[in-house]
Amino acid sequence: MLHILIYFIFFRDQILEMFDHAYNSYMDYAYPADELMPLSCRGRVRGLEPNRGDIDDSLGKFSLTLIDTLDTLVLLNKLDEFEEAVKKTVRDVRFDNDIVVSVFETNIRVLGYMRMIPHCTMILEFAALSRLSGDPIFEENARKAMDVLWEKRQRGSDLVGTVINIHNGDWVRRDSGVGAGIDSYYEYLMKAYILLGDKVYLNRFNTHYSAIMKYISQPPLLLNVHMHNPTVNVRSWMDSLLAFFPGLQVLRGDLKPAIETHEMLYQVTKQHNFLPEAFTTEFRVHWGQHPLRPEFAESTYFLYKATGDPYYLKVGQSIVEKLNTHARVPCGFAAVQDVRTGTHEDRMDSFFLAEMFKYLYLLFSEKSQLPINIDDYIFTTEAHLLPVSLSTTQPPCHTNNTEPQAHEDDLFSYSCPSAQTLFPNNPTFAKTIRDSYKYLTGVGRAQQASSDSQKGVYKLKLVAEVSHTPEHEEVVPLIVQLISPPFLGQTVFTAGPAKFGTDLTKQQHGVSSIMKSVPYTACGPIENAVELQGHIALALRGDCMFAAKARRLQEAGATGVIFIDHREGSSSADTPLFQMVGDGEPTDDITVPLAFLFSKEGATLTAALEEHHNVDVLLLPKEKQLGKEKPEKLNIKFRLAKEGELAEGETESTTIQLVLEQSETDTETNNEAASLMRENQETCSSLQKDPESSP
Ligand code: DMJ
Repeated sequence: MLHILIYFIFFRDQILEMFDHAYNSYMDYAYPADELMPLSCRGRVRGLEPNRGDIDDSLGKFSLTLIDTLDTLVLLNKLDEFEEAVKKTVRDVRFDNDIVVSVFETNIRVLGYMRMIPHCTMILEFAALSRLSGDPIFEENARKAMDVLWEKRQRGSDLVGTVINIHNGDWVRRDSGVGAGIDSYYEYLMKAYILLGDKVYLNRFNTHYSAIMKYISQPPLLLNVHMHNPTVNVRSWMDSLLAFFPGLQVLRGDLKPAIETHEMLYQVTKQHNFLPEAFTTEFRVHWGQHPLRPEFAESTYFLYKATGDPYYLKVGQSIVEKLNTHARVPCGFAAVQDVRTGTHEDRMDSFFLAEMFKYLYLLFSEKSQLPINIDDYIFTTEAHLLPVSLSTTQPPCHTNNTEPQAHEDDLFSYSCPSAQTLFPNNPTFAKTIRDSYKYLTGVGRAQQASSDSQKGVYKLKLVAEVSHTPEHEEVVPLIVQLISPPFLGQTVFTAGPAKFGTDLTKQQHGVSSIMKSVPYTACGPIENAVELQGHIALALRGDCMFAAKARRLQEAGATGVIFIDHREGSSSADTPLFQMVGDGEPTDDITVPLAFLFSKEGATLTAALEEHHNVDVLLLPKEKQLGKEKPEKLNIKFRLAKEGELAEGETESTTIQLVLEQSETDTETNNEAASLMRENQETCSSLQKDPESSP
């Protein structure tokens, strides 16, 4: 008992020290700006830094990080700092800024705007506002938004999509999951019942939850499916936001799948230090960014409280250590730009202070050590604490009798959380479930094999397997190579691929000249379809989906599309490439080649077009770049095999990976383009000799 207390004190102190480092860095270098830029040691002021697109919509020039951190100060018992922060908020923060902000982000992080359009993902905050202020308007409007989403569920599957058009109510993305886009909808249905005591929300949650467990949950994975055709997975990767879901399952009393998914996530963090923003079903990186998200810590906290299994303290310990080792910088903690390289990004989002430190501190605290009775509160999606006493502040909302009842065979109906199914501190229960997922990602297998050998059970052999192809899904970089004079193949931009359209790794595409689409976003009818015929269209990212733009431009006669990022200052030199995905609908009809350029490369390309009027380009995989010798990669995989065990499809895999490079001239150069480049070079040199001759 004594040693666990000392262990708790040690980690609490460490977490407090880390919090001080992050919070003081914000206050010293950034306040009153919205966020800290921990690499530049200054504040991020919207408009003064390069535009990062949607993520900047959280920044309302209202000292976002200060406000988002207020109740963390209370929970961490920093009451003097809290008082000081409240004074600063009252004295300095203004909401009358002429600036467009994200409704969702402002609601969950600030809740300052009274005239926002109600959003599904807002019921907790708006209901709290109504019950505290006595004015029902906020709760009523937020409830209407929840009702619309419920009405819009797919009646066959009981699933909802991830993006809805708020003007006409049509689903924009019909893929259905529990992560990005929809996470807080499910969370708020459950928590609205807990906070407001209204069973309508519980019925709805239970109906969706049954559907999620039927179609999306494929333990330990949670995979997006099509809402109309839910037996079909729409992608082979998961996003990191779904890491909150095991925590919600704990509240639901459904511990087994929570333990399974959490264990899977833990193994991904063992492999990559943090959860990458997206990772494949084989636990490889799909998108390597990690903006210090708290969801994994959140689920770890809930699982520890539900099971009492000290295993989850170890998980928390690893989160603390990894943050200190891989994210701590002199001016705070920096997001990781790519978990594969460990490079940092100049951002520390406010949720890091609002959520991460709360969940970590709570994990290592006994209830009696906290300044408040934590059981009297419910966490919002941003980990802000709302008192459950609000449910009695006002009678529950009217019950809608036409609501379907939860499935009768559902053990958990009308339980929230279920006392029968929340497991009383029984660590062995969790361990039994985890054990079957222990070496899911391969991490830890080698140690297992060698400990077996030490017992003299197996003889070990080192086996090498050689292949030419990568063993996992990767973002295959493309290039946009400028072929016509004066570029002559010398100007090359790295571009991102798409999951749909021509597969340029398998099918070559000839040289085409480029032309800007009108409108540039290609989100409305194409006005210059006649001119676009036979050209590769340039289209600005944003306003509608990549697939919608591609379809429209293909119909208009474009032979390909180069999308250009709308976020100012982005570049392939410092932003990891990603793969454009479809809109959840079949994309087989899109057959033209597609490539994505970050804005710096896009600006150079459009400037070239303005200057030279005719710019011919070639789209091809980077490894096939014209005029480059290509090192061929051989993947040689060594593994330890038990004697006599050489069966194909062996699952005990990689312990060591070597890459041998074999220099070999690329024999697959594009002849059409190569001869065009030669021709152009000849024309160009004759032009230089005789400047008067016409081309
Ligand atoms: C937070 O702002 C909230 O948790 C939100 O619901 C989604 N995730 C971010 C942090 O990852």
